[in-house]
Amino acid sequence: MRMLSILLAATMLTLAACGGGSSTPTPTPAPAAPAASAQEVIAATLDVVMHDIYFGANNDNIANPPVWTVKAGQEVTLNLDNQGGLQHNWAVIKQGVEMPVPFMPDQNADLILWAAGVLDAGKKLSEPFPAPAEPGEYLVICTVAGHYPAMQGKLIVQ
Ligand SMILES: [Cu+2]
Repeated sequence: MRMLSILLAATMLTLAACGGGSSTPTPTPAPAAPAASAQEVIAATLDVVMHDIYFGANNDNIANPPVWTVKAGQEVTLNLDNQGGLQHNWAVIKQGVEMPVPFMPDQNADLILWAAGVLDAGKKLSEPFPAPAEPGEYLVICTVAGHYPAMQGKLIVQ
């Protein structure tokens, strides 16, 4: 009996000795599917529907822009669905810039932080979108000439 307690004590000492970092669980890579507590989980997927000439369900992007929320620096899968008869784009604009009206893709390209690229009518596209590292509110527009300001949304980076 006594021998057993010594053994146990020795085992615990050994465990304590190599404790520190090894006692904490190793962080697992970001889960592919969010856990049940979805309240705090921001989707790593953005579904964007494009129409002529607006994003989302309603043709009132100026008054009610669709809002997409991501975490800063998050690797997001952007799913674009162009249900319109025109080409459209999904472009994040740099913060603190003066927006020209109309936006001209050739002359105003330097205002774009990140763009999906022009998507043909009726096409779908999934591509990785690296969320901005800087939290804040970003303007999202369609860069096709004449589509902004009618076609716009809001990207919130948390
Ligand atoms: Cu457009």
